[in-house]
Amino acid sequence: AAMPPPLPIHLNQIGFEPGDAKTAIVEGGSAPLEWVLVHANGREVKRGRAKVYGPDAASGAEVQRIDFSEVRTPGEGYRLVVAGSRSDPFAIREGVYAPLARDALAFFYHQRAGVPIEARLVGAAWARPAGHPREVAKCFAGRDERGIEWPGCGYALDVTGGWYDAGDHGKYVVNGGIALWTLLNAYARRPLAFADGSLKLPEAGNRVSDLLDEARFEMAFLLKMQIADGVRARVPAGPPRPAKAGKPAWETEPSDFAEIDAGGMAHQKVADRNWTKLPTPPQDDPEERLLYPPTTAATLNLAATAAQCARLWRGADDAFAARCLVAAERAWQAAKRNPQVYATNSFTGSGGYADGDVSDEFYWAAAELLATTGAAEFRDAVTGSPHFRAELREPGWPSTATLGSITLATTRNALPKTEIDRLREAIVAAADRFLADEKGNGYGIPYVASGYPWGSNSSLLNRAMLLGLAYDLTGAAKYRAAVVAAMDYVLGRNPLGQSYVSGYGTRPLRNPHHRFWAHSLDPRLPGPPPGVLSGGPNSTSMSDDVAKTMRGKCAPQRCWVDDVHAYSMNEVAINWNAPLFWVAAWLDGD
Ligand code: 9MR
Repeated sequence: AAMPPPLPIHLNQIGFEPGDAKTAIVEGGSAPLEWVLVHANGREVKRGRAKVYGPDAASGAEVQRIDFSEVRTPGEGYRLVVAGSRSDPFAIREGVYAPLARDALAFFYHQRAGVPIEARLVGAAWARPAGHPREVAKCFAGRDERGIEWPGCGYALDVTGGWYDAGDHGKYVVNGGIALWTLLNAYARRPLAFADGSLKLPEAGNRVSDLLDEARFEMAFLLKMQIADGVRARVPAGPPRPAKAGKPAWETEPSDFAEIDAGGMAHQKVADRNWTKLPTPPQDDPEERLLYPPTTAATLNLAATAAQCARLWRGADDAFAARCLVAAERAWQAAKRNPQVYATNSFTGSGGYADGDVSDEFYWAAAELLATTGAAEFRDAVTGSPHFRAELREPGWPSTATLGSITLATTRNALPKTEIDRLREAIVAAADRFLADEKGNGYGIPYVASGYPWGSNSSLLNRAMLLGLAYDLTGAAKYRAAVVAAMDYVLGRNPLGQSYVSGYGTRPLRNPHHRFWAHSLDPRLPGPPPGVLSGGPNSTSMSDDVAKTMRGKCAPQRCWVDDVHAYSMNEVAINWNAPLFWVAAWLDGD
């Protein structure tokens, strides 16, 4: 008789901390399977029987769960054996997440614009000259892709610096905001972690936290995107018109142009006039760099993060903190004056990050400003917002309310204690809903969605952040176990047996969509450095040519391939690596 095919056994390919929950998944039908945990030398450590979950829509498989949490003896090269099949090797060890946390943070140095990435810090393979070293950009003027005429502006701004967003070289204020917030929130939680010298950065030796140094690089850029006082601009300044028939819902048309007082607003982005080809290392970008029109959302991203800056640099660099506070308050006033200036998706050359609902950005900015200043205006804006009492969900670049609620729940601020307690309960309630979702999918992760969105790995990790905060608030072990489950998934406990992080695990990410880390296209270019997260499975907006061939043919958790061209499944991005960093640092430190 023919040998039966090996059973896929999937687990976290880097391993587990001794005290943590330890789960593996085996795809193997409906009769409970016996498993054996063995040492590197083949000696049996423990055996047991898997629990049948049954058919599962997310993975499209019949799965069984193996729980070996009781095994706490440190060791390297453990494996699970089920019906003759062997899992990848893994470790049980204290500190298993520490290198991942550092590398996930180092990603941001690699993404820096305007400065050389130095060989002495990253090694020769990843070194490169500065990209866009003197970026003095004018405003887009003329017709966009849909024929809408934009007037441009009478100035150029020096917007050198900041992080490239992703595999492309756009620098977006919407998205820069949530990524920076996430790093700063990690700093606020544990200011002594990632002290000076813990990372390899050009700022080493300045006696400032390396995490704060990296965050400042983006903050300084966001500040440069703010428009000077007294500048008037012609922008679409009303509710967006609905999309034309047959167009996707986000393809709204801008409403009529009006002249506004744009002082204090932030430009949506600075980016290439046309999409550059793959690969294009940043220093070789031949395209003109342009500022795109200011938007209310970008302005509120600036207000929120600059308010956070004003709080966190107080005492460390008072002058910088003061500059941030001025910028934050100017941005807030500008957004209040111009509450309906929406981004459009109608420019080529860069992503849109267009968001037709900025009520959550208003709430987030008000929350940060309230935590920083205690002023009545911000308290009223917070308490009057529908987001103040709403259920929390995982944040994302277009839905930032949760960021504001986290800040208000975890800082001393001017809200009454009963309200702060209620927000804390809302974090725990969200975590409880995510925990319940573990029962709703075979791989047992705290995430259920009928379709997996673009960047699904970040949706999961942003849930893990809330679960971590619920653990901080309650000390209940179940929340840490769910954070571990989320990280397990990202590091291999998934139907593809794939580690979505470069440099980590037996089958790591190797070919992300990136214009410099593109060794599959040009052997002279490097692959990704360690600690970079792929966006992950996308079953709902499969828009690149690779994804198009897979449409309708994959279960949500399998709609992914490690292909440099697959930008809707396999790109990297600052707002995705930020929660990878946050969660890895949390797991390491708690
Ligand atoms: O993360 C963004 C995702 O939510 C959107 O669906 C997608 C399409 O608009 O764009 C993603 O963001 C991309 C951005 O527009 C340009 N830089 C790369 C980002 C990650 O793919």
